[in-house]
Amino acid sequence: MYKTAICPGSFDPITNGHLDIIRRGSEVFDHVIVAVFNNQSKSPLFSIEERLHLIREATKDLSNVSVDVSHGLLVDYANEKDATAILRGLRAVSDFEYEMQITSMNRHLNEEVETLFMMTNNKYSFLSSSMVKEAARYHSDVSELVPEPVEKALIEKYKA
Ligand code: COD
Repeated sequence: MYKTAICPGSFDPITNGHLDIIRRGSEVFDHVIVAVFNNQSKSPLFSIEERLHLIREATKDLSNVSVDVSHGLLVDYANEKDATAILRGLRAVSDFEYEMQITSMNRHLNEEVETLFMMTNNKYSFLSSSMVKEAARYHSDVSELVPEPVEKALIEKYKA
């Protein structure tokens, strides 16, 4: 059976930690859809269009990965795409509570959609979009933390 996973997130911006989960997911599933959602509790630095462009650049070598945006509920989107699973990454115990809340709410909204977690690669366990933005704001080198187009976009954002 053909299996699609949705990899949802804010991706503001995509980091090498996200990319590692997407890449590994693409080896497990037939098709991975990276779906950008607006997280109501975050104020984004990059517009949806900028985030989509940066994710497309970062995943262009992965032939079974596509990139999309949704403005609705994640479980509705997963249904619409006939997805087998929602794929999320876990970094540390601190992620667990938040992920458990989202997963429980999603199951409450639609119990047919399964969520699967992949543990972060150790080298990215400390990495988050917020930390990357913080470092880039003070003109630190983030080249080992994000794909090259993201590094350039961050330099451009914080040039002034
Ligand atoms: N290593 C491994 N995984 C990582 C790393 C890393 N270094 N960094 C981040 N990740 C993982 C995160 O744990 C997460 O699983 C994923 O990558 C995406 O992370 P973010 O931070 O970009 O995305 P979030 O957590 O802001 O995404 C939240 C959603 C957009 C999924 C959520 O707000 C949502 O579902 N919105 C749609 C409305 C909805 O359905 N809400 C839920 C019911 S109310």
